[in-house]
Amino acid sequence: MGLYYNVAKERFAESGIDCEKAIEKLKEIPLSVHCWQGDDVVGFDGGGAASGGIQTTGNYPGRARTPEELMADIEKAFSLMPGKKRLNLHASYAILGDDLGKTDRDAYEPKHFAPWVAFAKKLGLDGIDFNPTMFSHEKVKNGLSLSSPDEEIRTFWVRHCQACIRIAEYFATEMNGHCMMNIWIPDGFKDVPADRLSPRLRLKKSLDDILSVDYDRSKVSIAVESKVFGIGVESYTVGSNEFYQNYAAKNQICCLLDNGHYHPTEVVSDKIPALLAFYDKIALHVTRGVRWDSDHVVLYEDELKEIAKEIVRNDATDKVMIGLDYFDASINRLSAWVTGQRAMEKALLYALLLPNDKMKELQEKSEFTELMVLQEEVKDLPFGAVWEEYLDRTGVRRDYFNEIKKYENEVLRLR
Ligand code: RNT
Ligand code: ZN
Repeated sequence: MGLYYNVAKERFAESGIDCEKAIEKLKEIPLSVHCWQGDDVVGFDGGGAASGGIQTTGNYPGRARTPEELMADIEKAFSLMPGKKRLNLHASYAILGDDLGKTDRDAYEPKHFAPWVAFAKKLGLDGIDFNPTMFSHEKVKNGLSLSSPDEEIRTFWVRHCQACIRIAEYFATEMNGHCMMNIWIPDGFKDVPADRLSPRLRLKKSLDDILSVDYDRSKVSIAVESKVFGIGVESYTVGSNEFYQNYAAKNQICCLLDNGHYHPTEVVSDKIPALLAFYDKIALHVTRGVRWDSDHVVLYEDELKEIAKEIVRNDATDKVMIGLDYFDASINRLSAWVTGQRAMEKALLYALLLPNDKMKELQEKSEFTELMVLQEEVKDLPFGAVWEEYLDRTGVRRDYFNEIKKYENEVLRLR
């Protein structure tokens, strides 16, 4: 235990904050880390570069091209991330073996993901989360999947999502826990639509069809991820916020909030408590949009802190499933992964080190002057010392860049 930490701990204690409690609590909060930062969202089932509303830019050397390479990169990156981790997979990361080119996405089975389970167990992960992949595939026709007017297309994707529920159940069973299965579709129109309702009614029907399969709700939660617009679908998105929030509420499934998916002055930090008033569970995709939903690497910034505060002070660390969703191909991909994960952890620690009860009380008493002063005061408490102590106790070093640079030279540059 560092001297620096001991002094910091006392200083925090003077403000009524228990650093030990914060550190212990943070260790228990799982982050679902996305597999797709490692290979620019390409996957292994033949789709090639990401398409359909998703764009990765940059071609930094060393992209993982095979399951073996991606697993090696994940193992390395995860070893530099503090705290409890889950692995978030997309269906396009199926390891098909001899079925490649023969088995399409509507017929994926748990066996195609067995190596991922073995891998997650080997790393001692907290669990696996899952996403049907309705992009980078020829059956996304005219930019539409679950809302397609073409019955063959629509039902193909319904079958895909149903197959994914089976796989999600398999993950939950194998990992002895729970799996969050999140549905995001790229469906929308570039220009002014003539009919905004019919595609939404078809999406509604598709979701009903998907949910008609029996599944164990104690093992699998299904979430729907809304979006305001995407590149190429600027005028209309079928799966909008209002559509999915109502669907989720009526059908007792979850909403997934991606903080890149709203109007620029809307914030997810404010949506979290709004949904907590109605839902037992909500899911997040934490990302960083720069001018648009650009999926930049998450950094330790104000809105991230605000998101963490809403999770922590509402005692919702087991209700809000935190997932990461960013992809940068212009810098070292492992460094991107670790930087974003650490930023989320930092934000949570920051929120855990606030005098939340005291501040709430001041608000209740309408003591807004004192609340403002206190909110400013806590900003310069010696947070860095507690962060370093947390890193120490979770067995990772502060420096990860040099370790990654070494890996880049020894592994990534040879690809
Ligand atoms: C796209 C959504 C979606 C994807 C991943 C790969 O805008 O954010 O969540 O980023 O599923
Ligand atoms: Zn997302």
